[in-house]
Formats: sequence, structure tokens, C-alpha cells
Amino acid sequence: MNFLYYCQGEDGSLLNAVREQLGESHRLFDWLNDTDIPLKDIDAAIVWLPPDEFFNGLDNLTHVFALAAGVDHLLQHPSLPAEVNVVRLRDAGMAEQMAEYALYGTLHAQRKMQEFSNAQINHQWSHDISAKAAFETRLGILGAGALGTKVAQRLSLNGYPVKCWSRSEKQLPSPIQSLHGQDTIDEFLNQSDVLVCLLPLTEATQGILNSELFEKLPPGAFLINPGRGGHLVDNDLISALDSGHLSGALLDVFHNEPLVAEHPFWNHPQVIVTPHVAAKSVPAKSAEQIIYSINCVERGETPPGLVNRLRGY
Ligand code: NDP
Ligand code: OXD
Repeated sequence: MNFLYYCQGEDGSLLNAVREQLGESHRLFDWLNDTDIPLKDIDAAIVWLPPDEFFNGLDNLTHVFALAAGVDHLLQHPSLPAEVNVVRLRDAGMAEQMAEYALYGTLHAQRKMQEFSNAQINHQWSHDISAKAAFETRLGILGAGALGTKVAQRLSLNGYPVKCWSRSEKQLPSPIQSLHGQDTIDEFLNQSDVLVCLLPLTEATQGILNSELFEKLPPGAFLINPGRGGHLVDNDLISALDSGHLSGALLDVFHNEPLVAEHPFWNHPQVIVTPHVAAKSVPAKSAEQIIYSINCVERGETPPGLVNRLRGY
């Protein structure tokens, strides 16, 4: 097979890892640096955030291997033909990092670290701020996929009561509780003192983090969103924080990235902003997974991580 590669903002380590593992039997073209790319001979692309014109002229393309777990950008790509198969990464070293990110946010909320930071600014010795114990801080994870499941396991080991919510039924190891479907969402939200969003961004999940959802969370709940910016209605979050119903938020993803300098999240005293770094794919593991998927395709098998384009993930 012939491959065309594009990865926005990478330092070359991922490209090298893919090249090395692909070996001599395949040709790999680098969109940014190679000239005279035989577009009509390209069978598959390996990409992260390719430019709008990227797929133009790739008339024989059958597969796109996403260098990411989330494929929302790719499925909305203006030049990607509807019939091309899209394959995404599953974990590839990201789940551990995501578990750390969620643990950090959960500790921040549970131990009331924002209140101590604010008190420090005023040189206040706020000895009377008291935190709940981990076992009293209920964690709710929207999404029980590759990342949500790992977050659940890690946080459960740290003593937090954990519930996951997904589209289809799951059997997760005890004591993690698993709920699924629209009928259970209210029960799930009512018992989530810390809510982590690890859903894919699809038509069904766009704007899911809105006022109506926030009202169902217990007073003082804390939001962690490393999913996608499109899950969140920004102004609804600001209202829920300003009214005191939510105590804070840790946000990693935004409608437009980089987050514009004027955005109110930057200066909001109860918001922590991180620049889409919750979990970065690990080059060697990503390359290994892509090569495994390529081998599956060449054997005529369905590669793990094949995206259902109608469902959107
Ligand atoms: P998966 O596809 O493995 O898991 C998605 C989960 O969401 C599944 O449990 C799925 O349910 C559930 N889900 C999807 N749609 C719905 C719905 N309408 N209602 C209820 N549940 C739903 O994804 P990953 O765990 O690999 O990744 C999740 C997201 O994390 C990515 O799409 C990406 O946006 C984000 N991400 C962010 C990163 C960062 O650094 N900030 C890094 C990597 C990923 P079911 O199991 O029933 O299908
Ligand atoms: C991903 C991401 O989806 O890094 O992999 O956001």
C-alpha cells in the first residue's frame, strides 16, 4: 500500500516511528515535505488535523488512520469522501495520562485547592476550609470507552465511588457502577460531585454540557472536560459557576483552539485552563497500533478502532 502522512504540529518523532515500523514493503509520503506525490496511487492516509484540501485528488483512497482517539474533526473534513473507512487510535498510551489528568482535577475539587489558592492571593490563613473525604466525593464519568474506563479504574483505586455512563450496557469491575442510556442520565448526574466528560463529539453529544445538565448535578459539583470543546455551552458554564451551583471547572478543550486571549475562561477564578494536553498519543504506541490496523486491512479483516461514520465515533 502507499500512504500519505500529515500530522499538524509534530516534531517528527511520530513520522519516524511510523516509517520505521512500516518497513520497506510500503511507500510513505510526507505531505509537508515530499514533492511529486503520486496522488492517484495513494491507498491510505495517516493524519492529524490535515488542511482542508488534503484529500483532493486522492481518488483511490480507501482508509484514513487517525492519529487521535477523537475523529470529530476528521468526520467533518470538507474534502474527505463519505465512503472512505476511518480508523482511530484506542488508548495508544493516552489512557494513563487521562487518568492522571482526571485524578488531578478530582483532587483539586475534593481538597478545595481553588479556595486555598484564592485565600493565598489575599495572604489569608484559611484554616476553616474543610474538605470532604474521597469516599464522600462521587465521580461520574460520561463515556466508558478506552479512556473513560481507565479513568474509572484509577479513581476507584484512589477511593472515590465511581459511576460511568455510556450508550450501551457495560460490565465494569466492581465497585465501579455502570449506567447506560437516556433513562439513567438523571440518576447518574444527581450523584456526580465531580463530572468528567469523555464522550466523543457527535451530533448526539454536541452541547451536552449545558444549563439543563448542570442543574441536575449536586450543588458544588465540579466539571472536568477533556472531551471536546463542542460538548460545552461556554456561557452556561459561566452562569452555573457565577451562581455558585458549580464550584469549578478544569477544561482542556475548547470550541476554538488555541483559546482566544479575550475568552472569559482565562480569567475566571474558578476555571483552570489547560491547552489540549490532557493526554498526548505516544509515538511508538500509536505507530504500533496503526501498523497493526494496516496489517488487518491487508488481510481483509476489520481493524480495531474502525469508526462507524453514521454514529460519529
Ligand atoms: P471511545 O469511543 O472508546 O468511548 C466513547 C464512550 O462514549 C463509549 O463508552 C460510548 O458508549 C460513549 N458514548 C458515545 N456516544 C454516546 C451517547 N450519545 N450517549 C452515551 N454515551 C455515549 O472514546 P475514547 O475513550 O477513546 O475517547 C473519548 C474522547 O476523548 C475522544 O473522542 C476525544 O474527543 C477525547 N480525547 C481527548 C484528549 C485530550 O487530550 N483532551 C485525548 C484523547 C481523546 P458505547 O461504549 O456504548 O459505545
Ligand atoms: C485525541 C486528542 O482525540 O488528542 O486523540 O484529542
